[in-house]
Amino acid sequence: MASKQKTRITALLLVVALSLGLSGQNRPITAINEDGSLRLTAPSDPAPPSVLRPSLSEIIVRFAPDCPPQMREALIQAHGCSTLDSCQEGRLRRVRIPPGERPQRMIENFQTLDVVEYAEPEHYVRAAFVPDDRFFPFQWNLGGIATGGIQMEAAWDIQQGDPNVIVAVLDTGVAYEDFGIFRQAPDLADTRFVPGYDFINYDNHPNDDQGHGTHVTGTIAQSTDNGLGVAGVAFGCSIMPVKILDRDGIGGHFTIAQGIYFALDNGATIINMSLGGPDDSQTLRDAVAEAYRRGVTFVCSAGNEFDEGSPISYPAAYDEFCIAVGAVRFDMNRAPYSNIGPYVDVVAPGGDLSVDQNDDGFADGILQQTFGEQFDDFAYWFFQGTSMAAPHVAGLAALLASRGTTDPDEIRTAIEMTAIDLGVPGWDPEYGWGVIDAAAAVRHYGTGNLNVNPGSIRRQSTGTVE
Ligand SMILES: [Ca+2]
Ligand SMILES: [Ca+2]
Ligand SMILES: [Ca+2]
Repeated sequence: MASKQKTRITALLLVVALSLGLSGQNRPITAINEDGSLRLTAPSDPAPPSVLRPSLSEIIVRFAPDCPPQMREALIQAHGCSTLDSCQEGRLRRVRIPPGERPQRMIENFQTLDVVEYAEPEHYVRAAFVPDDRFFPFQWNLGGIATGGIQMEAAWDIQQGDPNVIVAVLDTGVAYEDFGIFRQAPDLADTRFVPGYDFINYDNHPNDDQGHGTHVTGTIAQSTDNGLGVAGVAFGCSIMPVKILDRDGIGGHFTIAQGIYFALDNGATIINMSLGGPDDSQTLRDAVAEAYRRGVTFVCSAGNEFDEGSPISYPAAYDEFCIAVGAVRFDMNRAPYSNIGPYVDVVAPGGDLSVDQNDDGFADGILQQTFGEQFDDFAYWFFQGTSMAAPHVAGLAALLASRGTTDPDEIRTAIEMTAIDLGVPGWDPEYGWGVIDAAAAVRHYGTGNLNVNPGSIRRQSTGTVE
């Protein structure tokens, strides 16, 4: 009976990553050290992303249709300016003004000319927030939909996370502090943490002795735009570390329930549980139901046992109370390990370490910082699993909560109804409603476009596949 109370986490990928990396020089690299050196072999150093800067030295001039082309250029030169770019057959021009000149004075000069329709300042916008984290270019999972991502740059333009929104990470703990033999992950130094608890060792220090929980936390709220390492989905939100899995990644239902009740009693808005097991229990079910009843959005990984016939995974299968997340890889196909079933709600990037579809020289895992053999041996590791997919959704839920709702039904509806459909049209047991689109979800939340009853949709939809 005791074994039935055990819940094994769904992704212990350190071993997978190491064995891939060690299997030959031609295999993808799976970890990057803090200084940019590579853990196993040594390809080229990644380049940091470019940064847009606004300029005070440019204006826009639009000439009237009857202004001859040669006159346009003559007028620009007569003002000491030069054309940087043009469109509309040369009528609309981006113009550099002379050094030391004020844009407004040049604009007024051009506006006095009969052959000029208008002149105005060149305003710069950032097309999307692009964090300066060094290895962000390797986080394909946070980029555009066309390259396997969930559109975080456009989402961050709208919402980067409210510190009052707390995401409880129920896992192996988090490398969030220096305490005893434990060290804070360098790229969690700017992440906000609220007090958690260690239900394995029964103390106030839920330090990670496994590595999994730190990686999961990174996807939710890695310190972002800090010039270091990688980015996280809801980096402005706060993390509550709750350790309910031991150093082997195993925890009992009672312990997990304790962790859930702790999170509820201490102000969690969202709970992420990147874990699962084959057993149902009243204890676990009641705790998850209580979270839902108390207005907490509960996000779970769907499980990694596709090869074993996709056995039902709990707590993901508590369908009415939690969002169950499957995994896709770079090409938006279901990751080979990801469970299918009637309880799958959405998919998110979980990666596939057996391929390098984006041809960046690395296996297509999810890149976040965690430690290796020693608790102070931090590097950026590519992991795969539905454990890696779920925190993308928990992070998106936290961004939606930061937009003003904490109602689990509203959050779930926003996520599901803006997901990009994959597989057969409509909800299906392989992809749920599809892959999450963070930009669409935060953009559409609150616009009145989501007046849909999620319960009725789900019943209708799942009814067709059962
Ligand atoms: Ca960072
Ligand atoms: Ca790759
Ligand atoms: Ca579908």
